[in-house]
Amino acid sequence: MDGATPVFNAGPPVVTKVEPPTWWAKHTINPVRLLVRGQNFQGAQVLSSSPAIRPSNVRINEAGTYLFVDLTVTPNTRAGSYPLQLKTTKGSTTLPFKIEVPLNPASHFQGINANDVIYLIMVDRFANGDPKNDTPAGAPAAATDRSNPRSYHGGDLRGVIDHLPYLKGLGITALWLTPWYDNWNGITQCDHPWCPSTYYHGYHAIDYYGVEDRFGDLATLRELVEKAHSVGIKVIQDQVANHVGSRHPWVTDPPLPDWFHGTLSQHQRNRFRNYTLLSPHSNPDDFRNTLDGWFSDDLPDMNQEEPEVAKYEVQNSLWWLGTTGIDGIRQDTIQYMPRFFIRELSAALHRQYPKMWMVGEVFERDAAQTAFFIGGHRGWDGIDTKLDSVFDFSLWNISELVFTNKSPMRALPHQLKYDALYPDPLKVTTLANNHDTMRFMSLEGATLEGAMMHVAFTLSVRGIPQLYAGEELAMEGKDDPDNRRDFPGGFPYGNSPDTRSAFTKEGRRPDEQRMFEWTQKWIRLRLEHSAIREGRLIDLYEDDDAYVFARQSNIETIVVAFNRLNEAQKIKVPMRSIHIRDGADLKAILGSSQTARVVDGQVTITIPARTAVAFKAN
Ligand SMILES: [Ca+2]
Ligand SMILES: [Ca+2]
Ligand SMILES: [Ca+2]
Repeated sequence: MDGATPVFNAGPPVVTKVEPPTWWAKHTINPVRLLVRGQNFQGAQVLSSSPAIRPSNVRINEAGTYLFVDLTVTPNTRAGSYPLQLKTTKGSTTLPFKIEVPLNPASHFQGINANDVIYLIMVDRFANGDPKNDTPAGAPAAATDRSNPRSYHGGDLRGVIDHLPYLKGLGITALWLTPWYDNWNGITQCDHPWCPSTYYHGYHAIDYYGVEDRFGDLATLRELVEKAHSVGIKVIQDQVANHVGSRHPWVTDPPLPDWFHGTLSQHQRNRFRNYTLLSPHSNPDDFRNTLDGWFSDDLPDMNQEEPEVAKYEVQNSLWWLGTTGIDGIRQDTIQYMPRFFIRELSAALHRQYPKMWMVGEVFERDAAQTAFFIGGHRGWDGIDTKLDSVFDFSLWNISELVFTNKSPMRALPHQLKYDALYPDPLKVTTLANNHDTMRFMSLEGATLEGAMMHVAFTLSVRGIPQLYAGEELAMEGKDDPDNRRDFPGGFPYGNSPDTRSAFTKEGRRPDEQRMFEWTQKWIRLRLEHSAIREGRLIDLYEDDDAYVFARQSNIETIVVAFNRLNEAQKIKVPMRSIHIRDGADLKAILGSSQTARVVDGQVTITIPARTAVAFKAN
């Protein structure tokens, strides 16, 4: 028991929550450590009636509202229910616990790599497949309101399942869904411009083990993963270990005094001096503030230095994998967690699921900072985070500047030189956009052709490409939440049902159809050519308005050429230097129909105005 103050024990123990509620035999984490919430736990013992499950190492918080207990699971334990008894001098109660059958690792936990194309879906804004969950019992009506960009709009897991054929048709191979943890169902009123607002985005968990009731339930989530897998689409969970929502029960009654960095009334606000996380010279106060400060007053910061917190979060991450069979994790705001914890989490994931993949959000336009957090090398602090991937926000930023004519085209190869900082640039996740960035078509200087070149670049450059739902329609959207508009056609219910569906060709406007087909073609090109997925990237030509590079593997060479001028450009491209012999042909396979012959070690190609062309060397 923590602390020395005796607390009056009011009555028999009551259990309200067991985390995790289930586990597996022969798991790499054994014993598993349960966190039990309830009342009157002072002096409690945990007893097992089965020799298969052995409790030990009980720890109870001072208020008697939380109990930690290790459960050692005998390796040959069969799946089934193994209820425990929680006993005090005032009485006893059941502590439910189950051992589950592990999912088949041959068809789950497959990880993500450069062979994949990731598609980000903001669950609430993609498709409403089940109007019955739009307003859960007790939720205020105003919290579901499609006319308020900060209310719930009704999108859900069923909506994603219903549109798997659309996603398959587009060609993507992996879905990243915004967090499906249960969030508060209410609506916040305030005098600020961002009110009234809800947690439709899912980043304010109130239950790390619960599925958002507006999105569906665990059975629907499992169905989504199985159905996605059955059509060759992997699933990535958005996990948020850095913080929880301020409505989480822990905030008023923490399991331990140091569970969070500070309390609701006394905490630091993160000043976002992110550079202090990279610099070996940073001021310790600034460094701690960036790690320990609350992302907002509404987002209590988890204290991973407390071993019970670290253990809880590692188990929670593994529980979702084991329970749903997903293939990867996107870890939110990862740089605000200590690097030793990123390493601990990454190591635990790979120990249990060798192919498992986690990409970290290090939202920085500086490659030195993103590269510092990717695994495969040690930082100055001696830590290799083992993190599989980071998003390449610096290349995303340059691509947007280039294709809106704000930076010269040569800025692309000049940015790509910083790949020298990454142990393996093929492992970086290259984003076209996400739910935190303005959509391309709302950037100053944006044109449809610019958006088309931007997505073609994202899909042909090195790395693991990630698209954002709606970009394939050239959707518009300024800053959050305008960049989270509903997918047209996903919302057939309510007062103002969608009158057209962009999920179908008939429902798409001409520009949407043009962008859709273009995106589909570049995805297909990527999936058909291993050189684009995993070949070397070699710069061939650059000037203010054009950039040409090769993707070359041992079996093929693809040349990708961009021209942003309003007229066609004729460009001489060196071929001998990449071992393409005289007499070979460079045949356009996307964006043009020309064939050009290699003569004297070079080839002259014509890139039409404001577009990208892919060639294959034969
Ligand atoms: Ca719904
Ligand atoms: Ca909820
Ligand atoms: Ca933190």
